[in-house]
Amino acid sequence: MQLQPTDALLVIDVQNDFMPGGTLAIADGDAVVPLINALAKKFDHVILTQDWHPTQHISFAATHAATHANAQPYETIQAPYGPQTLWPEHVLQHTEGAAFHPALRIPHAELILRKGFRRHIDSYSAFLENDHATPTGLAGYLRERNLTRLFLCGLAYDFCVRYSALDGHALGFETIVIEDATRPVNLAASVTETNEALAVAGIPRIASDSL
Ligand code: VGL
Ligand code: ZN
Repeated sequence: MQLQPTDALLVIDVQNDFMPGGTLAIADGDAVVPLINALAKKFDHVILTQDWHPTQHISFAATHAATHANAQPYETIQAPYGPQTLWPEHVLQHTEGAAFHPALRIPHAELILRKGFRRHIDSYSAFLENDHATPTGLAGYLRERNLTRLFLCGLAYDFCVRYSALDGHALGFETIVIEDATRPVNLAASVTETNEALAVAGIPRIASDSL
């Protein structure tokens, strides 16, 4: 596949808390780092996202301990904006857990987009928060920069990569997922559902060696 000057690599949430040993560890999460470093060299434009939560964030199971007797990580509650999966506390703003993996090396990255920084709303997608209405500003940024085709990689395949890809596609960007440069959290049917949702939207999943 031939890359173009209007392509951007969108690197989702390659942060310590999502790595083995982190508070929301993703199996083999660190395996994507060397692949992403190599991929990034092929792109003129790279954008990083950084999940960035305040204390008492709505997505933390512990936040709901007082009001939901058995709010446990990986269960789903009804938030005012719809269902919200609960997670262990992760990527607290300005902690080591929120920092990028130390081996991630993309000096030419042009934008670091933080998301999930509001206490009362989560944001899996790099484009829209979990109410599917509040924009992060990324679509406007990409349009102003005339970046029209997006290649997604990073963590987690079945959450932040999934929703970023679906929203990017719905907002009119040509969107492609580099599957081997992602890893899933893998809750219940989350991976199969992601595969199906991407297929329905017509979002291709490619291998990094095809670039
Ligand atoms: C993510 C769960 C909670 C992700 C972020 O980056 O996919 N997953 N916060
Ligand atoms: Zn999060």
